[in-house]
Amino acid sequence: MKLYTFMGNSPAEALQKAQKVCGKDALVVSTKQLKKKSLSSPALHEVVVALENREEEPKIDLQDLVGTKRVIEPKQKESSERLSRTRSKSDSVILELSSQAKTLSDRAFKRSAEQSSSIKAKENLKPQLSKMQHALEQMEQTPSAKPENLKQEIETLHQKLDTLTSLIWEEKRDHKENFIVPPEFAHIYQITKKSGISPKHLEEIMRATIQEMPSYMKNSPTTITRYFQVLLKKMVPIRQERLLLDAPQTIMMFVGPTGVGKTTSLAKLAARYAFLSYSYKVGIITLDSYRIGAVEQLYTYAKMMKLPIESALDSYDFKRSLDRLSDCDIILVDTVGSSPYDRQKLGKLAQVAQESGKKIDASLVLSATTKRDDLEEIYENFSLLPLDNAIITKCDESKRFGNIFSFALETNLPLSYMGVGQEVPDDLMSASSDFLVDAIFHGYRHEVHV
Ligand SMILES: Nc1nc2c(ncn2[C@@H]2O[C@H](COP(=O)(O)OP(=O)(O)O)[C@@H](O)[C@H]2O)c(=O)[nH]1
Ligand SMILES: [Mg+2]
Repeated sequence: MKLYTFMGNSPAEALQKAQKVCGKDALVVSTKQLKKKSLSSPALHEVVVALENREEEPKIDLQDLVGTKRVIEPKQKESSERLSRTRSKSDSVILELSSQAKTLSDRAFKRSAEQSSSIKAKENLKPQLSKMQHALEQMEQTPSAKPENLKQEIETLHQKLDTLTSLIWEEKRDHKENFIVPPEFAHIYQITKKSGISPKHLEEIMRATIQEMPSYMKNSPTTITRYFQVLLKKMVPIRQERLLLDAPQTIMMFVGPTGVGKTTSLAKLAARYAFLSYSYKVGIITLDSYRIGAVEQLYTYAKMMKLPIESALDSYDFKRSLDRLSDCDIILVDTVGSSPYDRQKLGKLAQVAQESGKKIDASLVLSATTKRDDLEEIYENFSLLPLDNAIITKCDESKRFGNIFSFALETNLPLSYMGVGQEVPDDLMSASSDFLVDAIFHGYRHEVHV
């Protein structure tokens, strides 16, 4: 076997020469670039081919060669072996395995043809490529590459994804046979269902949305979601803080199961009314306070905030405490948590409130982490007292808010405040339907309320 080296401005050119000189039987041993193309000179590629020993040497036409036109003339077997030793191991293997090498060689020739046609194609594409390059440069400078535009693009992609999800949505029947959720509403249906909203409310709201949404809105998943969210927001009863504080004197009583956060919420509100958001004169009463720890906790808060505090055990005490705090704009009354099932105790509390002869604004304090059925049962039992509003605590500890939504809808008890952490006084906010609906869709998000 003998080796021949050919040069060209491209591998294709060098191979064409090799083929021309050595014929189709020549085996390609290696191709490599000897010199890169520069501004002043073309590239230089080397192709080494091998030929079975022939009696007649191939005729090399020097006119066909380019560049330095260096051609390794056919050499004897020894020099071929020497050369093959200096080449890579794989090259020598190719030299030995002539049948496999033939296949490789054919492939290489084919590739070279493809390469030359792709080079031609590339040449033809040059004007388009430079146009694209130019467009890309412009894109980088134009606002569409800015983060806010990327955000918009991501939103569009989300919409497309939602549409795709809806397309693979199997129409589902809810617990009632005649209730069908069309695919375009699948997304909001699934989210709301997962939030823990009651099946009854889910069905009612979905029906209303499907029936009342103008058909032109149904094309966009974003519009459907927005429409649905607005509908939910309108349904949540919320009490504006202003309405409560406009009265000449406000007495607020906090009731609810043990550990939900009555005392903590009272302390947060005391700070809010006295100096955080307003500058009302605030007084505190602890009622039915046979638990030493409970009283101590509140006395500590009152001392820190320099607020007057009274403690009462029965109707008589309570009335006296109210009298002593008569110059306060707002009086906050803490009660020791009672079991919602202890109706006797709850009855006594209602009696004390009633016998005071004052209008008392009763806040039922509930934890967002309580199950929907339990919330409703607690409400039933505490309804022995005329309840005015609900404070939802521990929103920061909850993942699903459909329970609170359904509770408010079912009882029509307006939400007044929401506890969003243990920090006194910071972790409290006015109840907001925006916050609640956002939490239904995305879970609790700290940044939404700050
Ligand atoms: N994470 C969180 N914890 C709260 C919140 N409100 C109260 N807590 C905690 O709940 C626990 C019981 O609170 P407490 O006010 O004593 O409940 P009470 O028995 O109803 O008076 C305390 O550890 C509070 O720090 C809240 O909004 N978020
Ligand atoms: Mg307490």
